[in-house]
Amino acid sequence: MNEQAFPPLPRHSDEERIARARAAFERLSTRRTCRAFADTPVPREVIEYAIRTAGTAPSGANHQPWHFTAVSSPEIKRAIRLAAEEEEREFYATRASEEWLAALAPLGTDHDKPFLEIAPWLIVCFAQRKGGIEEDGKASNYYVTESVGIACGLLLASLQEAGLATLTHTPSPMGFLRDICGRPAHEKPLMIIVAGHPSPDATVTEHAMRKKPLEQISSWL
Ligand code: IYR
Repeated sequence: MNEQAFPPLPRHSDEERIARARAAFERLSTRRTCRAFADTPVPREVIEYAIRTAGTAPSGANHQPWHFTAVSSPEIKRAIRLAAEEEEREFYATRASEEWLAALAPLGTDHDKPFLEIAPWLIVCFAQRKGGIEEDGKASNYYVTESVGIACGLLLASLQEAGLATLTHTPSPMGFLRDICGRPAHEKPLMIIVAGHPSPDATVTEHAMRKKPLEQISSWL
């Protein structure tokens, strides 16, 4: 097996490590889902680096079972908006259970998705159900949803670090994204990550501000 030495990590003191972990928390914890974007352009290089970062995520057997389609074309953004709104109209009118609608009520969402046209970038995230590292479309992939979920987390963190607002949008169902983006049948669209600058009148609901404290989300044994 070909191996090389583990890449060196910065040699911080424990105090520096704590300070850096805290600084990262302070930057990343300010992220809130944005639902109203400005049409201000964002350079393609920002999105390129964010996708490169996402592509470093750990994955099952290192198969890297993801594909990101970055959309800035107004025509394609419009096509995505129209198709998503058609599904969302059905979702809100008939598909969602009463319980689900009640859970969404504090978010104030509805079928209207203008941000899909207004935001400068839509990053459509696909999970490759098959293909292996060679993307041959045949080899098995493993822990696909987990792997792509981690990659999407890194993508969101990277966009936050770059000073952009983000939204994870999951039109349901979203098979139409495969057709619009021209992706193969073995790829499953998982989410659209919308990225850009917030519109000056963007707001965050109180519900979205509530984050569970450390004591609730962790146990220490
Ligand atoms: N996909 C719909 C509904 C929706 C569902 C959940 I769960 C959310 O956290 C937010 C929205 C929509 O985008 O409106």
